Amino acid sequence: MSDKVTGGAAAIAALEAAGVEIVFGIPGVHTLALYDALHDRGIRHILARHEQGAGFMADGYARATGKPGVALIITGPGITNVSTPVGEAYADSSPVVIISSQVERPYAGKMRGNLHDIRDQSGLMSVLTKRSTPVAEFDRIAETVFGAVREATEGRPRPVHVELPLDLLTETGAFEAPSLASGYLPAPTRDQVAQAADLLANATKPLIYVGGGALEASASVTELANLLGAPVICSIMGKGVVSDDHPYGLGHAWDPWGSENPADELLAACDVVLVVGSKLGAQETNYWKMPLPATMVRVDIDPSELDLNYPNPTLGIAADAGATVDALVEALRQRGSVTPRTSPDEVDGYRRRIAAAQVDETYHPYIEALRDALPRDGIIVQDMTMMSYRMNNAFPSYHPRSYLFPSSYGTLGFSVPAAIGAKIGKPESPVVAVVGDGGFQFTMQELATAIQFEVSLPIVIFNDSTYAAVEQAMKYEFSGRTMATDLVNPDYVKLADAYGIPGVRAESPAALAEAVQAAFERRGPTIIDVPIPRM
Ligand SMILES: Cc1ncc(C[n+]2csc(CCOP(=O)(O)OP(=O)(O)O)c2C)c(N)n1
Ligand SMILES: [Mg+2]
Repeated sequence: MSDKVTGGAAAIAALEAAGVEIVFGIPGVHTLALYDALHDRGIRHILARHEQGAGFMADGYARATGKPGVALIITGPGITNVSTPVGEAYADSSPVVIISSQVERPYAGKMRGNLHDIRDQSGLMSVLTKRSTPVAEFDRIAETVFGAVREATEGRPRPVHVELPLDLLTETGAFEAPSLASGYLPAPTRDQVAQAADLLANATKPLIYVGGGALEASASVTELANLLGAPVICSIMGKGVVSDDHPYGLGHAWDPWGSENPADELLAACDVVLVVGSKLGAQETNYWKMPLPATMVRVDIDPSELDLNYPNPTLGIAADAGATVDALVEALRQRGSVTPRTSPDEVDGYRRRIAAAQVDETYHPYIEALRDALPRDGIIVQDMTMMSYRMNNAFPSYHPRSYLFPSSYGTLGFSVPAAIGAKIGKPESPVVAVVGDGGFQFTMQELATAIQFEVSLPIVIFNDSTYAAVEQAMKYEFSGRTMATDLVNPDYVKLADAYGIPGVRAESPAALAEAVQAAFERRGPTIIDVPIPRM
């Protein structure tokens, strides 16, 4: 393309050149040139109802597909609205790209009364992202936008922001499609692989622990587990890296808050642990009480994680997870036969005891109903609700990227928009959103987005008219006194009716399973209100 284009057109063409197929957003007078450019391009735009929704949709899209999720956002209030999902994406290492406008260059940050004035937009976004780049010259637009899409997924995935001033978006200039050499995957050194292979080959009982950094290394980790006879435990972000019904897959077996925790026994019996792509975070380990073996090999693409939380590992390898685990498999094979250290029967014994400890009378029948209703390759998107916390441990996952939870930032209202993004990214996969009655009200306006874009989505609302998680914490910490946890909800079945979509009240686990299955067959969303007793 040699003709002159607007800055907005250059930005959109750069997104396309970077492989972006879908963007989420809400237009404003500051982004007219970006939106006008969408007419001529093959990029689909999904109109959200609030920038928080657009951000979570981009995040859900990214988590489900592994590809960057992009949102087009206006200056000022649009940016502050999207800052919560950006914070969530940063904490959970999700590749979200925010392309925003800014007031004209001479006025930016000056607070002279320009529409959407904000003092230091890029400063705000730089603390929430890997990088925020304010673009000041036309010639930098395309390469900055293209580079941002790349940067979001390269190395440790995390959000990136690009700021395009209004006067630059309407300026015209020449566009040249940017191109960069394909991404570089840091590999382990020969020495590191040999040392790690020694430690694992000499272990009496090796264990593998995987986090979100291992999502792309599922096949490699599974092969290593088979070869070593090593049980695999995952963090919430790592659910499904090794299938929960694989002979060595134990799922999210260590319950940080469980009173009875049979996985403790397994951890005590293991003498070497390989940790792949996990920060071993405070919540997952109950403030580092998870008793991991002292001999630890840590693999992480982010070198700063190697010493985080469980410091001074025996060996730290800053490299790509899949490349490292493949190299380990190869090195162990070259040593000749490796005797599997733990038998599938022994792992199965632990699996049964762990599952039994996780059963809970109130929640379990609903969890089983949801697992039965969702096909193996389906995606479940969770919110911050009692049912979701139980499912983190008790809901079996069979594929990576099939269990989405706002793990570290813990934002109420994540699930509905993230599920919309996930379904748009994986239209062939059944997707279900799980949310509490309180969390639903944080982002329920995105129902309209799901209707407008015919997103097939059962939305399961576990309804106890309470902020139950908070109420229980209050009762526990303050001798039974509670406050500010009673909720007044609309009738969610009538709300569905007002939107012209099906609404079902599911009074039993069986009714829930039936309603979810029926909803998968519909084009748009279905509200499934599940009354549950207040605990
Ligand atoms: C944005 C945000 N605000 C507040 C909270 C604190 N918080 C965590 S759980 C919760 C209650 C959620 O209620 P509901 O969605 O009904 O689920 P329940 O706990 O009743 O199962 C609250 C207020 C939060 N996590 N995120
Ligand atoms: Mg509730």
